[in-house]
Amino acid sequence: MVVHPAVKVADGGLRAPQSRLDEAVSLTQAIDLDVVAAELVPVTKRRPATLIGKGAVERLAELVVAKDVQVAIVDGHLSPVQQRNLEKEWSCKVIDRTGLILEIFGARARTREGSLQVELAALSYQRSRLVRSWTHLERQRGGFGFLGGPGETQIEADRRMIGDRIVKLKRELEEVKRTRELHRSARRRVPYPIVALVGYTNAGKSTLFNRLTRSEVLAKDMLFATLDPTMRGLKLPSGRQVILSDTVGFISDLPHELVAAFRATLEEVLEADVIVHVRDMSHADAEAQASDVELVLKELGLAEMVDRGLVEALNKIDLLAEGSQEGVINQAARRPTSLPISALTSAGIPEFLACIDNQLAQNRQIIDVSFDLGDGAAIAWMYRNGEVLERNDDERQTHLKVRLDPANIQRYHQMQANGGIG
Ligand SMILES: Nc1nc2c(ncn2[C@@H]2O[C@H](COP(=O)(O)OP(=O)(O)OP(=O)(O)O)[C@@H](O)[C@H]2O)c(=O)[nH]1
Ligand SMILES: [Mg+2]
Repeated sequence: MVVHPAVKVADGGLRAPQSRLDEAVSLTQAIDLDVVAAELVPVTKRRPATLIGKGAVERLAELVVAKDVQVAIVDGHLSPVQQRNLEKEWSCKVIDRTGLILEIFGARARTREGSLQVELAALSYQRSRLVRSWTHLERQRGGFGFLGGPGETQIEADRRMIGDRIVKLKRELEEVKRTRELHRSARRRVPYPIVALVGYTNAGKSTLFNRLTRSEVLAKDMLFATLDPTMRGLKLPSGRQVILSDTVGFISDLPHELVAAFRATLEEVLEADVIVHVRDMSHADAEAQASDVELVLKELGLAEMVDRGLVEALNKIDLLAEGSQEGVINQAARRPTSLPISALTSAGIPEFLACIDNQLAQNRQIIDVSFDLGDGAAIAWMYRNGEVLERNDDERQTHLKVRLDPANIQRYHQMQANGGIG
């Protein structure tokens, strides 16, 4: 059973309660739970004991019996007391939005680092409430099971045991991070510019990633299909080589435990040369989703980049009726870095790629270089990777004035240090 407590807010909020409920249902389905009931419950005043009103609690208790509900998802924030009281009233497991998102992330994590981070976030969350885990469900779903398995001892564990585990996890994470840092510095040795795709969950990031890099990352009509970031090489129309990064999707009210935990996973994004905000323009809440994403990016320390304006891929325009399609195209025309696209049909992709090329070109610098006349490989490299503005050949050397982007300047210096280009 999914319950969305529609708490009255002064300005009415950006999203309709119904679309919030729909999102909560999608989240629930994302971990393969069968949703037998979805209920909107208006909340005029938060009740300390149960959050929602007495009448609603009783009505839903009947529904729990009638539909044989095993888990109730309350799409909001429950205090430990509220959670316990509702479990008593309904005689079923109750979890709130943060608990649900942690469950999904737990089931999705594929890499060692991802698993460790989710477990860490889940434990920090648990420590604050010390609730019984729903291990029976873990077993049923055969998921990642961060609340089951070795963690089963935690069911009756006290804060100190959880605390010990947290310390151990942090140590293990350090180890994994060190390894990843090695990989990263290896990648920096070939410093291609990084282009990162970010956006609300289900916006189409992986679909776009696959389209551009001819990969087969899981892209699915499911919230949080992607958890661990993936990177692939991509050649832009100018011939410039970049690394494209697909990342975990954002969501409104992202549990702050997870924002902290995924900061590390998003490190590549934080270092990206260009950040592309992929947006599902066919979604009724497109605007609200966009501000949620920008908020998370700001929390991650990218306020300056957000304020300067990100590249926006206004995706899924194929789903729009002609009238609203025109609206989006007009909206985009006013901002050179907003591009209407369809990752599905490829509409607008060439213009989108040209825009990324442009963004990278804006960071370019002009340098003077000289090569021996016979050094064809180096000269060819400059023509391929930069824009040669001037060329003078004397008896011994070729002198070039070239416009290069920062990554290529770095590359050039490194290749020089390693004994030349070629
Ligand atoms: N019609 C249409 N569907 C699209 C388009 N782009 C993506 N989709 C669909 O939208 C759904 C979500 O796409 P994904 O690529 O998995 O989205 P994501 O942003 O990677 O989502 P998470 O990994 O969950 O954050 C899939 O069913 C895609 O087929 C598009 O341009 N047009
Ligand atoms: Mg994805």
